[in-house]
Amino acid sequence: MSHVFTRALVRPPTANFADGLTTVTLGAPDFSRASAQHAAYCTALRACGLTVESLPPQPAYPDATFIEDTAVIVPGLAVLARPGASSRLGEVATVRDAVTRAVGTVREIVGPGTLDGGDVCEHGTHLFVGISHRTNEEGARQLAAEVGHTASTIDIRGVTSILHLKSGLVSVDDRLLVAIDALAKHPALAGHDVLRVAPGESYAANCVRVNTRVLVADGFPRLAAALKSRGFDPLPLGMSEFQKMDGGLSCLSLRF
Ligand code: CIR
Repeated sequence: MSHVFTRALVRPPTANFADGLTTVTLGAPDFSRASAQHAAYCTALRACGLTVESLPPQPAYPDATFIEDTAVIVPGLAVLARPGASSRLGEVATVRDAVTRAVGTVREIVGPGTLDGGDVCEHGTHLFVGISHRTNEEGARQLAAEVGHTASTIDIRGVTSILHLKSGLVSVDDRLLVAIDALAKHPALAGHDVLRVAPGESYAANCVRVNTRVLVADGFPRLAAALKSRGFDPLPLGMSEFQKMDGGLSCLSLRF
C-alpha cells in the first residue's frame, strides 16, 4: 500500500537555508520560522503514527532539508537519486547510511541519468515520473527498471509554475490523484480519477497522504474542503518559509 507508512527520515533546515536554490520571488525565508514550521511538520508525522528519524542539518547543502529529492523508497527497496542540480548532487552521500540502515536494499541512479525524488509520484503500483529541469529520461528509465513498477513519464519542462512533478500531481489513495490544471488533462492521467485544485490554490496540490491523514499546506481552504468531501482528513501545516525556496510538504521527508 503506497500510503501506509511507519517511518520517516527528515532533516531540519540549516541557518543558511536561504542560500538554497529558488525560482520564486516571495522574499527570503526566515530561519527561525522555517525551523518552527519544520518542527511542526515532524510533530504532525508523529501524530500520524510515524517514527521520525532526524538527520543532522547540512550547512554545506542549504537545500538538504528537501530530503525527498535524494531517494525514492518503495516497499523493500530504496533507490538513491542523482539530483539534477549540481549544488545538490553531494546530498545523496549524506543520506546513504541512514537509508541503508532503514531499508536494507539500496540501488542508485547513475550518470548520465539524473533524478530528483520530487519528480516521482507513486500511485498504487504505477510510477508517474516527471521529466523536468532536474530529472531526465535516462534517470526515469533507470528508476522504473529498478523498482519494477509500470511507469509513465510526464514532461513538465513547459509547466513553468512547478519545479517537480509532485509540486503539481500527487496520489492521495490508490484511486485518486490531486493535480493542478496544467497537468490534469495530461494523456498519462487518462482514465484516472483526478481532483483538480482550484485556481489560486496550485501550491496546495503538493499534499501528502500519511496513513489516515492528508497533510495540506495551511491557507488553501478549497482543497482542504474538497478532500474532506471525499472522506479524507486534512491536517493543515504552515509552509510559508519552504514555499519561498520552491519546496512543498512532500519534499520535507522520506516516508516508508
Ligand atoms: C531546489 O530547488 O532544489 C529546492 N530549493 C527545492 C526542492 C523542493 N523539492 C521538492 O519539491 N521535492
